[in-house]
Amino acid sequence: MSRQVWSPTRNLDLVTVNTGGGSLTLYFGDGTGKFTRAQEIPGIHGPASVVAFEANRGRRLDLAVVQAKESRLVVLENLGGRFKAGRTYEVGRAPHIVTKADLNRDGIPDLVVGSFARHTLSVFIGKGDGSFHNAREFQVGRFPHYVGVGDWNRDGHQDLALVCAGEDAVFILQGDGTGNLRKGGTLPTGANPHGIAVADVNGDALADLIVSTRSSGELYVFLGDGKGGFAPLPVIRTDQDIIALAAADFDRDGKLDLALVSASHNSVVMLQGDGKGGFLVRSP
Ligand SMILES: [Ca+2]
Ligand SMILES: [Ca+2]
Ligand SMILES: [Ca+2]
Ligand SMILES: [Ca+2]
Repeated sequence: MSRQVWSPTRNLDLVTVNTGGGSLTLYFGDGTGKFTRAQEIPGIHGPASVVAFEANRGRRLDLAVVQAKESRLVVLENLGGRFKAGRTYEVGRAPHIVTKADLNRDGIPDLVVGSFARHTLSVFIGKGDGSFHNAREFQVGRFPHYVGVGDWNRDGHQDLALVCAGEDAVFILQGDGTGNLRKGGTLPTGANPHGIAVADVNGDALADLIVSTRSSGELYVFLGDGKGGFAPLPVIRTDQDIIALAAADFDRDGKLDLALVSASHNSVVMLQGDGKGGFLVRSP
């Protein structure tokens, strides 16, 4: 799922993948939190993940989709509300997640795609016209999954935090501002880590990481030190099978909260933040 604006109304919109149905659905926001109009984009076989990116310096918002079986990245060109499948790029077998970042600091979005079968990360540097240079491949940990993006060591180059489900860990990858990545630290988690959110949970203006695990239903909060290091806080146990999570101040008390997408109850579970990195399940 990707949250972005691509209708002329400037209201926040959503796009989701329908993996079994072979399509994407765009939901257009009405600015009040409701999505009153939807548009189906058919003909995308087995979409696994989608991201919206400004191919042309803000003049249009295109989509990039990874197809798991085809091991492909497909760019869907925005022709003013209508999307046309454009260029395709080969990625490592069984791609799961596509994420955008700007890894060479030119203001043009780049894409990173992890391969579940090859345990690699492909980096596509954007050209600025909706197309990408050939991928650079990096060998990473087993089963690379969700990717968090931020400048962990504050050197001006974007870095990544890569959830490796098969390693029970998050790998810190440091960017050098040219599209290359160098292995930084490893942050151990519980079994089968899945979702990741990047946010400042303790209000020190340094980016922190929140990682959820599926098998053990835990949340791991890592406080960033602004030098590329992260310190773990005590593990938060939930009884949820957490697929993904998002961080925002949902109750507007100035402290960051979490929304967990739970497969155990097919629901979204809200956790209230204490402003120090602690989170409590909110009573209904
Ligand atoms: Ca770039
Ligand atoms: Ca950096
Ligand atoms: Ca922080
Ligand atoms: Ca809050």
